[in-house]
Amino acid sequence: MVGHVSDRGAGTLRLDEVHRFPNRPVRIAGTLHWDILSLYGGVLDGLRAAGAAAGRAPASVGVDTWAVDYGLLDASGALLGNPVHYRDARTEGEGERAGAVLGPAALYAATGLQYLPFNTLYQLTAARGSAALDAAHRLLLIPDLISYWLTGEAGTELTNASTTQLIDPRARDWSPSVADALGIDLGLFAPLRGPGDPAGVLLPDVLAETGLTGPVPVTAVGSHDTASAVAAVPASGNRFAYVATGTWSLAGLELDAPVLTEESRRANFTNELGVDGTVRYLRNIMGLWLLQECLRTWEAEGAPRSLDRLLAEATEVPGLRSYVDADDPAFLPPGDMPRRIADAARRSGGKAPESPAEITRCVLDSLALAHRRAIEDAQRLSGRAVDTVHIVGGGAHNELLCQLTADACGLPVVAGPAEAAALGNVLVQARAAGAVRGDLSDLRALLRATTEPRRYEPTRDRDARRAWDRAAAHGERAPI
Ligand code: LFR
Repeated sequence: MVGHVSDRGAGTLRLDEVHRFPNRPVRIAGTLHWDILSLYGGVLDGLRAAGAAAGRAPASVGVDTWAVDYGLLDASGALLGNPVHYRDARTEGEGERAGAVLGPAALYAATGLQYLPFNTLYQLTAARGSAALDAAHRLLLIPDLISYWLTGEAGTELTNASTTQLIDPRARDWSPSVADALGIDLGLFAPLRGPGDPAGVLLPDVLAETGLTGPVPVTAVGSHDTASAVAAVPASGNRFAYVATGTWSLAGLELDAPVLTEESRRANFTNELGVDGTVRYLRNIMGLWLLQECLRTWEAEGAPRSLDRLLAEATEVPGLRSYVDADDPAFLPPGDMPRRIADAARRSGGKAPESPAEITRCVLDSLALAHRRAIEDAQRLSGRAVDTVHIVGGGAHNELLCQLTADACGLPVVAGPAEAAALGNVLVQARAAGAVRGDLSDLRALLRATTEPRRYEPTRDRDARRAWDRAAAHGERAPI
């Protein structure tokens, strides 16, 4: 993505997509990996395309990706194996083992992180004793690894570091007590840096590969994609909830301070760190992964479906006929998703969805319900009330999901921008480069002036509202 950003005059904020490349995980000898060299090749192609499109090198480059995963480097800086995918099963049982050492309550009080089996902490305890970890001198989270290959400089960006479960969200710094108790060497991590900090310049070999003329600075951004996406929520004031939708739905609030209560832990809320000293108080919800994996399954079975048609058909399926707990851990690994969804609907006492349109409707109803629960819980646990739900990320294009979320929550939904992560990324770079000034609310004002979100009003139909209330009460999850 090439961003054009300025706050002069009426303000400019535009993204040009110059290159897109697939991200295909690969299973090797039973372990699911990221194909990191192919991804890095895609980054180089993108930089080349950016230079060609603009006729000059960009003023700055910033990298964001998904969270928690990492690459290990040896003493010479060489990569020790392909990074493992967070959907790999290697962390099974690690949560209980860590809980036995430290106690889940103490772990939450220290790190404020939602239990997810793939938090970096559990990946590291699972990897203990492996040849790669034993030989490692450095651990770099995925965006930091890409920045390292671009610049030769190693750092650990804070918003993404906060997903490792090794950061104290009050101090916004490492938690040596957690690391020590679980035998994790914090010396593996490169020094912390924050969004807006300089992160080096493109190396000569990168300039040669991409045809760019240097110097080209690299700037640390909210390198966790969700941190960048939340920075680009076009809200005014603080009475808003957000759902950053894509493969995941990250639903919650932006706060000034973490909520570390036992009640918050039991509700499985996370305190990830955001841009400009904020806290992203949210719950990870399984998200459109459920639908993506259905589409992949149908295609593999030789019956590919068009998403647009499915969504049109799903609109005609009666609502809330069947729904599942979107956060059922059974949905986490890749595999036959239509069958798992039908099984889960049956287990929860409903009618199993059969046709692809019914399954699609079941997924979207279930996600809307999960969005409602997360937003209600976040308000209750933080004491902050909201009057609007912002949906950003790819799901902002999904009209049915946006309408169902408005109906489920009983609140207006403001949908867009879909490319929030890229916008949050370039805004932070632009501010560091002096092209825009101000705090998050100024960046958001520029977003509001330059993007056109779409508004969805919640249904006024009493029966429909009652049906959502009943479903939300019925599906209440047991606390963890
Ligand atoms: C979204 C995301 C989530 C994180 C998950 C795994 O892309 O970054 O925030 O929990 O991926 O890293």
